[in-house]
Order: sequence, then C-alpha cells, then structure tokens
Amino acid sequence: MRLYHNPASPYVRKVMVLLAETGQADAVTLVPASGTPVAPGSLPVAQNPLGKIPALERPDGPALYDSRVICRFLSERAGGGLYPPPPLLWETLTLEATGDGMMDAAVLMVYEDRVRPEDRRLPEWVEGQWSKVARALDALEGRWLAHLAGPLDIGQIAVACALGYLDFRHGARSWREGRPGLAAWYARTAGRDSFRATAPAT
Ligand code: 99T
Repeated sequence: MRLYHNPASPYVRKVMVLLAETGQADAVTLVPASGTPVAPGSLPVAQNPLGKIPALERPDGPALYDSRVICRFLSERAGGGLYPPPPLLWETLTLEATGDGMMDAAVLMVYEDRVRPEDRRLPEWVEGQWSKVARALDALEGRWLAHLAGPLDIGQIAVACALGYLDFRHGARSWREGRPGLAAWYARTAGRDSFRATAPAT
C-alpha cells in the first residue's frame, strides 16, 4: 500500500501511530506530498478529489481517504483493538472527532497565515478558530480524563496528535496552562514509541 504522507500533518500522524501500534509499519510505502488549497503541489488530487492527505492506495480497491476512514480500515486489517465495541465506541468516536476538530481549526489558522495575504487576514476569524481549540481543551480537561486514562484507542490517538500539532505550530498559545491533567496525560502518551517515532520536526 502507498500512503501519501507529510510529517507535518497531524492527520497523517494518526495513521502512522496506528500503523506502529498495530505492527503494520512495513505494510505501507510513504509517498511525500505537500501543498495547500490554493497551490495543490504534490497533493494526491487523483486519489482524493478533495486534494488532502492522508490518502491510501491499496492493490485491491480504490484509494481510501480521510484519516478516520484509513485508520478504521487499517485497524480492521490488523484485527481491531483500537475501536472498542458499542456503547464505548460512540464515546471513542466522539473523542476522535474532538481531536480531529481541534486539528481542523488549528490547520485553518496556519493556512490563514501561510496562504492569505496579510492585508486580507481577519484576526477575529483566527481567534474564532482558536476559541474552538480552547473549548475542546477545556472539555478534555473537564470531562474526558477518565476515558483518556483507559486503554489506548483511536480517540486518544487523535487527541494526542492534535496536542502535538498545537506544540508544533501554535506553541506560543501555551495550551497546557490551566490544564494539568491533560498535560500529564499527554506527557505519558507522547513518550510511547509510536509517538516518539512520528513527532514532527521542530
Ligand atoms: O486542504 C488542502 O488542500 C490540503 N490540506 C491537507 O491535506 C491537510 C494536511 S495537514 N489534511 C487535511 O486537511 C485532512 C483532513 C481530513 N479530514 C482527514 O484526513 O482527517 C497540514 C498541516 C500543516 O502543514 O501544518
């Protein structure tokens, strides 16, 4: 299988962590890809009409895209494990959506800086994106720590990749302040081999 990949992408990192955690790292060849909505560059537009990474080419079916789909496919391929049965599944998928949504907002903030000319940027819009991240961080600290303390699942992987991305691109926002439980959980999780091996270079 071929995985369209960029080490800066937290969505790609979800897939890479899952591959490592399920012993499938050797099952994929990485294909470097980069670009933005205004300059798609080497993004896999033929494999994913949305022009986003990750995308996964497989020998026996059409390419898969969106980290949620790819992660679920690869987890099934390895015999499951990172998706508990219902009813805990619904909580786990909601946690994954929380991590992914934090990434979405954080990536839009980066694109605003990288893609939009300075005189056309809207600071309120950027702060609105950060408000989403901040509310999600507060929810994680306030109501998700018990779930985070349980066995590793796809929700935890998504949240840890989102927090790693905040450190990588938004370090000045100091997300740990006032969130000691989340910070401690992240320190433990980021120490796993799968996260250490996939950390974006700063
Ligand atoms: O939006 C684009 O045109 C290109 N962007 C991407 O491919 C980003 C890379 S993160 N990926 C996604 O937005 C995937 C989202 C999807 N829902 C999923 O796979 O879960 C780049 C971050 C950076 O460079 O800082």
